[in-house]
Amino acid sequence: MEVDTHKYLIIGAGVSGLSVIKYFISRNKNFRIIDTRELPPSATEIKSLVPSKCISFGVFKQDWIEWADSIILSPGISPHIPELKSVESESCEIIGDIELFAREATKPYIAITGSNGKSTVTMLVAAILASQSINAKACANIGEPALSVIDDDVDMFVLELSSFQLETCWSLSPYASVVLNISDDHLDRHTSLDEYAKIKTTIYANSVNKVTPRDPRTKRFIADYDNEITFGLDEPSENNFGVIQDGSTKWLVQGNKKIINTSELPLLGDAGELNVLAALALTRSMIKDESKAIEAIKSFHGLAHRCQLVAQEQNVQWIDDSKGTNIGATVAAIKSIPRPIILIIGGIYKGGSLDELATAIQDRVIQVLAFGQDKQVFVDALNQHTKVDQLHNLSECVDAAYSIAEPGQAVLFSPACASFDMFANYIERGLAFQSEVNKKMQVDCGS
Ligand code: UMA
Ligand code: ADP
Repeated sequence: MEVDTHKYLIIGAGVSGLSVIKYFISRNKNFRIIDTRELPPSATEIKSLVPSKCISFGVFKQDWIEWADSIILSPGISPHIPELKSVESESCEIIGDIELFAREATKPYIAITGSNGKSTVTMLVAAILASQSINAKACANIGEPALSVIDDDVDMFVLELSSFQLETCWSLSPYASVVLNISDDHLDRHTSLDEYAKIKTTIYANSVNKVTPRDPRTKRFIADYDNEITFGLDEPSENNFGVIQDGSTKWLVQGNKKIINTSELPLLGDAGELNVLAALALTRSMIKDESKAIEAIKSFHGLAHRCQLVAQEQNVQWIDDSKGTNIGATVAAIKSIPRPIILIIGGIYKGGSLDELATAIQDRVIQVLAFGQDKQVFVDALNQHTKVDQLHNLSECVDAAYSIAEPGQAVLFSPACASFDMFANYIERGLAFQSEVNKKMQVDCGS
């Protein structure tokens, strides 16, 4: 096979960088890789695959930047960092792994973005498609990089895309796409909510089927498209997806056609209904056997660490929502639990409307337990609205919640923050919560 003389510089040796390397090796491309970290996550595997003269870990080599014709940038690195200022767009493009995927994919794909609900909708879409005997592979921000699976023998892909991935991608042409919602997130990287929203809405540019939310808080960022299919919690117009009340029963509907009774949905609250509506809108033209699609929805109990019921004892529910890493997610979690709530919150606050949080807790939260680096932010913002205590760590919060909680109440762990002050990631944080809860349940069983 001939070696392509085009010179690629990969920046970032995490899972997406490794997937680009493997993809380039399979296509005989000429590449080098840089990571500013001395020991990036995929270092060992990369050293076994790539000659050492093409690897630079710990040093950001400026002359390698000048050497490149294309820079393949990790989604974890902003294209606006000073080290990339000298790159001239006429002589060198800065793209991400998703742009490479979009240029090369030979199978159709659905693309999903939003501030919250991406992973849930991605997996639900894959489950609905599976119920129709369509083998769809979920990938990208959800964990498995898109280039790792591009050659897989599947019918289609379901891409969960972050704003970081969309920022360096412009050739996407999804079969269907959605921006689920837009609320404050990642404002430490994007300069404003408008800029963040602008990046998210690029997902629609070349999309065949555009699924758009009717919620005005998000719709204000999205253009009106011909033939768009909309979803929302109100009664929809013809062909669109929404909710109707019929007597005491609430239905998810398309136009005036009833699809599923909301009492049968395992996904809770407004967020659960919206996620199902979005998934139905994205897959509607591929659903040939509706009863099987409905069965798939009824048996989809959500993903770990997203409003996951982890214990129920003496009629107290213990709910792990460790993936609630921003205010919007925590507000949605509070609204989805129809019980008085003891809320455990805290970590690294990423911005977002504390007024919105205060309004939500006022209605239902009887006690806030705050911990982590930015606990004071929550004490200051919330103590006018409910009782707030500060604690040193998650274990103390669970102890306190255990002594306060009464039958009929819920203990919700939805931190509204990033986890990195005390944990490796949201998964480790969620497992720590579950382990503390289990200890309490065992003590109870023993006594
Ligand atoms: N980093 C450096 N120097 C470098 C390169 C990276 O310091 O030279 C640091 C940066 O802080 C960066 C972090 O390492 O943020 C991660 O970069 P990486 O290249 O190691 O990341 P990957 O392992 O390739 O993971 C990325 C996505 N990470 C981010 O967008 C931060 C993963 O999303 C994604 O699952 C994976 O590609 C596969 O597509 C994670 C994520 O947190 C889950 N996403 C954010 C979110 O969901 O909110 C957007
Ligand atoms: P993402 O992949 O966008 O982070 P997840 O499906 O992993 O989304 O859910 C992350 C958090 O957002 C969880 O706390 C979950 O309870 C909450 N959430 C899920 N769907 C929605 C929604 N439609 N609106 C608001 N919050 C949501």
